[in-house]
Amino acid sequence: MSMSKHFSKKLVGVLLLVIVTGLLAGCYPDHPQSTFDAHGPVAESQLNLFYLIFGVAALVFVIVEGILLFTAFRFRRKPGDGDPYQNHGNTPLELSWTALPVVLLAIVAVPTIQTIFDNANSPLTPEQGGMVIDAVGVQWWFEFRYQDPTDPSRTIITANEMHIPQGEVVNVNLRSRDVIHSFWIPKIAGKVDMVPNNPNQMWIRADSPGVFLGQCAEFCGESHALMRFRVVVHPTVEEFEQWLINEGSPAEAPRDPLAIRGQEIFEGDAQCWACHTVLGTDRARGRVGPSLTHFASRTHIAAGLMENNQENLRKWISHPGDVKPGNIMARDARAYNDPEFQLSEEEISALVRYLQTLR
Ligand code: HEC
Ligand SMILES: [Cu+2]
Repeated sequence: MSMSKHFSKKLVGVLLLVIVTGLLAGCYPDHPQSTFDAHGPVAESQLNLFYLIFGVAALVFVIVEGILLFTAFRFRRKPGDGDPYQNHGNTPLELSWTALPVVLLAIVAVPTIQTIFDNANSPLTPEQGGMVIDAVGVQWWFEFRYQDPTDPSRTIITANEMHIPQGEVVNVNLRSRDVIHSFWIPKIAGKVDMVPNNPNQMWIRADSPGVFLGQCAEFCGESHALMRFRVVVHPTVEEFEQWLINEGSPAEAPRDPLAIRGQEIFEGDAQCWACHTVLGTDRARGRVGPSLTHFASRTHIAAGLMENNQENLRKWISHPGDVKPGNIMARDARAYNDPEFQLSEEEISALVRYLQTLR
């Protein structure tokens, strides 16, 4: 065998190893978006279904490849062999390799259809007193709406962080304000599409407290890959309601001079107020962007993208289009598209300070 042939064989071997390792790493349950680490009944049923179908497929693979390899070796051409026996068709064989897959698919269909119905039918519907959250997909962030526990006629609107109590069935109404998105919390449930003008429903239940990552799972434009959210699971209903009541309360007015200056800019020429709501202020009632009433209590900025700290907030307010290409704030806010209204460093500092007071 020549050197180069030997070398290329080795190379193929190494490449295969790299690819297989990469693929296997995707199954590692510690990954924050691994579906192999289910924390709720919906994700669990989907995982079990995956194992079953994968098992059946693996069995078929081993049998078919086994027969193929056996035949190739056992009946391989030897020196001096003439032409093999020529035949055409074999009815019993053809019937069996048509019927067998039909039977296998029918067997797989039973748990599949059962899981689809189980996941579509909430075990505790809103009519039966189950909790409801409206989730709205927007390019490229998520709005969440809750019923106020102290005043059922009122809606509490928040963004990018969905909070739920552990162990409770939550009915989620899925809507979209612009294009098709898909709602996916890999460790808890998914995916169901958010379709404009065609509300969908799903139910979820998280069985352990903590923070779980979510992600839009339907290509929805330039920054689709940056459209994330977090699900915060509170260990008790009381803790959850405490969060919700705080979320529904007005923002505290800023006290230090820099933050007060920030609010003036926010509600002034920078026109942040036109797209953002800050409850408790007279001016900020905008609905185009996420509510910022309790922005500082969120752990991440720009739909789960960066940690919510001073440096990142500065980056976002200075150049939102660099952080999230094509986003509506960078495109339509005059602070970013009209040089006359460009924010100065001092104005950005004041805005950052103001936003950091919104707990
Ligand atoms: C034209 C509407 C519009 C204007 C004007 C606007 N924003 Fe935004 N803002 C948005 C949108 C839309 C998003 C969501 C972007 C995304 O994540 O894709 C956003 C996101 C944000 C966020 C991140 C919120 C979060 O929870 O992740 C902050 C903070 C913010 N804007 C501050 C400001 C400030 C300060 C101004 C004024 C200088 C401003 N915005 C002006 C539309 C606007
Ligand atoms: Cu999307």
